[in-house]
Amino acid sequence: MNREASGMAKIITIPVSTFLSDGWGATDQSAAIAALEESDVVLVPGLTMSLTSADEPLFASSTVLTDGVNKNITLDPYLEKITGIAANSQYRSAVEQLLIRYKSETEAWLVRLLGEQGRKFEARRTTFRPVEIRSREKIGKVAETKAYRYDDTRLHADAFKRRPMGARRIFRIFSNLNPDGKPRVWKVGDDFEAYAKRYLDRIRSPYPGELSLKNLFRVTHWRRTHYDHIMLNLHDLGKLDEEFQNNSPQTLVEFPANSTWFCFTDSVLHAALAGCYAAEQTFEISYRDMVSPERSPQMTLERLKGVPLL
Ligand SMILES: O=C(O)CCC(=O)C(=O)O
Ligand SMILES: [Fe+2]
Repeated sequence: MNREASGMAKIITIPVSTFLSDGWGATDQSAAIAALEESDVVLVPGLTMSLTSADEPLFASSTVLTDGVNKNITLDPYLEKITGIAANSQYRSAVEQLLIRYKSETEAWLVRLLGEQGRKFEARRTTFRPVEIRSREKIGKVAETKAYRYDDTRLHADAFKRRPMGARRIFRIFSNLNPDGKPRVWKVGDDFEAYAKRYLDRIRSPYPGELSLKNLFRVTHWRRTHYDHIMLNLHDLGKLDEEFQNNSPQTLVEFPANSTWFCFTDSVLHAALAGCYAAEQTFEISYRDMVSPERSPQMTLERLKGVPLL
């Protein structure tokens, strides 16, 4: 299938009974890999994490879990601790247990969904998202002029300022854990190549030494590549572009409560409009380990620019 002709990200739905059955095998796994690598979203309604009675207070509207600065509570494998939780919260251990459980369950789902290919994905941060997106006001501890960067209600492909990806891709699994049956509402947009073409001419090349200096002065945790430079610019230009936000091809998607969805968030244009209580697990995989590396944003941008970017 030709991505350019097919355009917008599609939602491929797999019934949970099929996903969990013995009949789910190599042919289905290859189809799931192809769909994800073509920047579609794979949705499994009814697939959700296991919850225990200790988790119950985490889903009570009276419980304030976050520290008021962060919208998510994060378990970072490098820091080996959770961040974003209110100081002295009595629920610290319960949230930590939930995140650890979600991480191991998503790792198992990924191997079921993709077979051996799933083992090439490396688990990174895990997040719990207890804050209603629609009523989120101030986002993070950032200046008003930079707040748009953290505003995920605007269409974007993921790119992080301090965490350059280089050859690696961002893959995320989300589960809507809403206890009141409310959906998590997203918009998904046009294909990555159309998005890149829209802005590429406006993005200057990095100055000689610029990327190393940023690393030296700790703007980035490690060295940003030319690829990361472009991805970050696409992210910011897109979020600031009202015409793109309002009038580019896009569809509304409602992910039902108790469902799980999978996608490469560095190439699926997405915006989260509403929803409360979700878990998310981030994975990374080198684009070279994809079945079709030419579908990666790395190779797409190299083809469009005509130069190596890493
Ligand atoms: O919280 C969500 O539903 C998605 C937010 C988002 O843009 C992301 O996690 O990349
Ligand atoms: Fe995102």
